[in-house]
Amino acid sequence: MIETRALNVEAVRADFPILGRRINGKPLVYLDSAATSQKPAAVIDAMDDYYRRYNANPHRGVYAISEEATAAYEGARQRVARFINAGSPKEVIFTRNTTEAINLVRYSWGRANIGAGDGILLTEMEHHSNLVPWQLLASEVSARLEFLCIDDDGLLQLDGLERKLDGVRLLAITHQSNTLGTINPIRAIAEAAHRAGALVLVDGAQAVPHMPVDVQELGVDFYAFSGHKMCGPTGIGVLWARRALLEAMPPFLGGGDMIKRVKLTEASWNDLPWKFEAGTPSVAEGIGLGAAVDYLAQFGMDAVRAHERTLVGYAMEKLQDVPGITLYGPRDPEVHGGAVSFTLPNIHPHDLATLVDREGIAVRAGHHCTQPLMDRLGVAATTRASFYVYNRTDEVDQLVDGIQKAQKVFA
Ligand code: C6P
Repeated sequence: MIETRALNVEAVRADFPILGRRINGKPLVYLDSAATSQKPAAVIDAMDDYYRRYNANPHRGVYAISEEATAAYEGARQRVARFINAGSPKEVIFTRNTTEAINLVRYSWGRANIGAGDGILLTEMEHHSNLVPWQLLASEVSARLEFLCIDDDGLLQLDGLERKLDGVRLLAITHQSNTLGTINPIRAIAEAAHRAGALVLVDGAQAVPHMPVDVQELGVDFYAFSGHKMCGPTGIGVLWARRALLEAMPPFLGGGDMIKRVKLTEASWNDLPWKFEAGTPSVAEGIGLGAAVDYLAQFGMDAVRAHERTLVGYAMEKLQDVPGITLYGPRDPEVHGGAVSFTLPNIHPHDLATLVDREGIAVRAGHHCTQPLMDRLGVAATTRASFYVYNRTDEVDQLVDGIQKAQKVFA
């Protein structure tokens, strides 16, 4: 049973050792959680404890510390399953990250189910992780790629959805854009896709860390996310999929742990979820993700989302007063998650990010692995500030001050 706790930002900040750092003589203002979140001591300690006290290969040994490692690793899977309301922990496949989870679907389900002339429907706002795998599959099997476009507010244009779904086998879509912050109406889109006979894969890399996600409620088929964006470590991610689909899918990688019986020329496959987890898993990372889920669950994801909604609303309001600024993404904070992208005339995003770093402020500049979206916006790059449980509104003020200082340098 996880104890609940109010999301008190000052108390939360004390949980993150890195936030005590100074950068260029200034307190670190970390506004790049969409790239990777910071880690609370509870996560760092859980991983440290594994290495210090019960480091062993899980699923293999019958000795005490291997059994402890197995229990902790599989316990983490159960916590992740509860966190996203999976039907069973068997539906939770541990991968390296979102990218690998999507590629698992591409290689396993995609190759078996998508053929010449079939459609794969994507959107203009996809991260390269949910774009390039489908480009590769499409060219391999001669499938065709279709795209949902965005409007000038960064919202998906859904009026032509039924028509675009014609002949589509898979709709692969991000839950929340890492660049625009747009939160997409996944449930309604998934219903339309299913009516048209398509399956739905959701890239949840920017959603699971920031809002309540119930994969059954959403009614989707595949859901991918990364541990490192949700207070967990790098090197662990998740593919959730409906059990019947996973049972029918061929394995992804072959090797140890994913087999039941191996003969010289053939093999049979382990039960779910291990059928899709070849080789020694990322044990410490899995345990760290379990601790991260417990950490977020104490606040409840409604509280996390409410906190970020406040920060985004505040940031959009403050930033729009910066002379010459162009803000991207929805104006309505209800459909705008915790990331804000913008450009300024005469200052390249990289220069801006370098100048505000002098003030201790970490923001991301670049194409954010969404080059087709940059093409749609007509820019090469943006600056992006992204928020999490440990951010305060006064950090937005510091960013605005930093931008104004940079504008003076370029005036
Ligand atoms: N976005 C960002 O700064 P991986 O690298 O596999 O953990 O996550 C990939 C990924 C997939 N989808 C979305 C929507 C994402 O935002 C990301 C990662 C980071 O925006 C790094 S490019």
